Amino acid sequence: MRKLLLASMLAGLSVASQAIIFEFESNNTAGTANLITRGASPWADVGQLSLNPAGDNDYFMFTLFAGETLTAITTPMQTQFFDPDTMMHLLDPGLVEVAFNDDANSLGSAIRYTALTSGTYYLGITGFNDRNFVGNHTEFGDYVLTMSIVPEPATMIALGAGAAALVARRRRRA
Ligand SMILES: [Ca+2]
Ligand SMILES: [Ca+2]
Ligand SMILES: [Ca+2]
Repeated sequence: MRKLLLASMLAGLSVASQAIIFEFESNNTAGTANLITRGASPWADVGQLSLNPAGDNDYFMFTLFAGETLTAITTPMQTQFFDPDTMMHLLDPGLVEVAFNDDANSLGSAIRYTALTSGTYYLGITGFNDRNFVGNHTEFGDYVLTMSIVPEPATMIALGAGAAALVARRRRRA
């Protein structure tokens, strides 16, 4: 039991946080998206951003490899969980919308998507009810964006097995 716990702790340590997510206005279209430089998966990062002024919307671009699963969550911070009321979508390398969400356990948004092809993906965040993501809304204020990218299950399991082997080696040495 203790070994399992240690293994899962080591697997947790292997998540590489590359950098805090920043935004640079104007990032209001996929064409002007802010680049997020990701590390090898599993990878996770977080940043505090804002819809400012009211009617702002934000785009971020990053690479996904086929089989990787992206999870992206916005948490409203102006009034925690409620304001700004965000909407979020994900565009594939052909700029086709492949995921969309308005509310997930709060007025914030959440997307989980497994990439079918490798390439540049675009994450767009706007205010309710700007379904076309062009800034046609009155939402305002800070939100937190949380992102994680995990490899396909076989790779993730192999990483876990690697961590377990590491624990076993350390125990033998002790
Ligand atoms: Ca912004
Ligand atoms: Ca913006
Ligand atoms: Ca919402």
